[in-house]
Amino acid sequence: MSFPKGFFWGGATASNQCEGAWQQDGKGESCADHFTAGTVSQPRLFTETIEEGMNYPSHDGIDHYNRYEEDIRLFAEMGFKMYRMSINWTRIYPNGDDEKPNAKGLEHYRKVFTLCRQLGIEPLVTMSHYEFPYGLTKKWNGWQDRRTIDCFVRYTTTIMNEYKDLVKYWLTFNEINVSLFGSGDTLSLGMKPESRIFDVMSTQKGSAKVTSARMTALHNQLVASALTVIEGRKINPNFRFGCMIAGAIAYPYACRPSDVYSAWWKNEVYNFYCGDVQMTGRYNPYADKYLKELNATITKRPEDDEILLKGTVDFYSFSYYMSMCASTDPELTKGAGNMINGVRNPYLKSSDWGWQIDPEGLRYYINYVYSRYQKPIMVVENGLGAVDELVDGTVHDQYRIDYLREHIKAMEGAIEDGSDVRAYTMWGCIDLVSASTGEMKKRYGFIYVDKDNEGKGTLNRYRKDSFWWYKRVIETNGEEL
Ligand code: BGP
Repeated sequence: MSFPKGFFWGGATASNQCEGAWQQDGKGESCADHFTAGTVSQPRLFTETIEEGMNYPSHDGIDHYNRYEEDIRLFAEMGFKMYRMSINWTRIYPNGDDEKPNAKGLEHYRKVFTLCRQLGIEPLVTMSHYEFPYGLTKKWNGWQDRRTIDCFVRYTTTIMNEYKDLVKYWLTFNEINVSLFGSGDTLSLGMKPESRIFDVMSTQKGSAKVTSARMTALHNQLVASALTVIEGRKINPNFRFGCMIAGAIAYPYACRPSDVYSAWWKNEVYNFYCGDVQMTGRYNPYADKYLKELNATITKRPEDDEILLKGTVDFYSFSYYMSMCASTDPELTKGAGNMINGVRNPYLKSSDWGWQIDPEGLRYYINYVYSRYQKPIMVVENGLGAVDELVDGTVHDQYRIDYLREHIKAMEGAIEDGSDVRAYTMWGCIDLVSASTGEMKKRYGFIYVDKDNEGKGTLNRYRKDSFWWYKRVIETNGEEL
């Protein structure tokens, strides 16, 4: 058994985490530019203004904006077939609602996509990856306001027209289901936070006013996603669109029936509240119950139902780092995780950042989703954030190779089971700024970038052991792991 011919092996990044150049060529401020650096124990802050003496890691990133050519050539050296990246909305419309797009921003991404094509790399483009124009945050408090939909659709229509011959695969929103939680309020929804502290694990629900604003903002994103798909199909019928969900799989902690129900409920809400809308055009049958639980009401327009129905996507994509457990026992310890967390699983080991490592969960998750929608699947984020040590110009990251090997095997298992998986774009193929902690120390890459948490370093790039390993994986289409 091997991976299907034409399988898209590759890697993924997000512009706010790697581009830097935050004021270059007419770029506007995004919410991401207002997050300071944190650590695993010290949360990031969101500041309303850019404060003297604070470290804002998105401002310089790894300078991918200026070094994209070197970086993409390194990806090509590994044999990448796909590069998942995001366009930064504020490079195209600096304030979010400008009259005209910024020509320099458009030109930049044209160069990036042209290079990818020349090197045989298919771009997979996220239109919104945790960066929202700060201008619209100040003006309308982000996605909470319906007018943001028009701004977003103008932006996506611009980029789809501009790159219609260079890009085929699009993701409208990164991890759209993170908008379900408090942690997504500013990160994903562009809303002003209630506190300066960015609590990445915030599953706090808040008052009815807060949850209603959040759930309405999420609804607006879903409508904007559908309108983008509708417009995109007119621009180029060959475009293919995907949803992008933060993959969350919850196991019942015990076979206690209440734990089983609790796991089912988490899976249903966390993945399919958004997944169902984007894949089928209809809200999940349990969405109303969830809204009642939150004491929230969504402000909708009558035409929205039809828009959602018309603007469904072609494939399901997701990030996968870990699994969790669900239990009704309040005594059990919670684990850390990728925006969404649950009870710790005693059978699993954890990364240095406390994320529980579970390759088999990937097989389970893929099959779980595939049996529901029976549409192609892309695994667009997966990887290990670890502390790396640069020795003699390289990093001996066997731990990363082991992590990736086991996850790729699990994905192969899902394909063997009958799921239709088309792509694997490993997260953070080059070291970049962590979304949750803002650190450089949490490294994912096949390529080491010489920069530390304080922002010091030469920014030179170095191939890690995993670089050569992944190159061989791609060469053999996953035969040699
Ligand atoms: C996902 C995000 C990415 C990325 C990744 C790893 O939630 O889509 O932007 O950062 O997780 O998370 P972190 O950077 O916090 O380790």
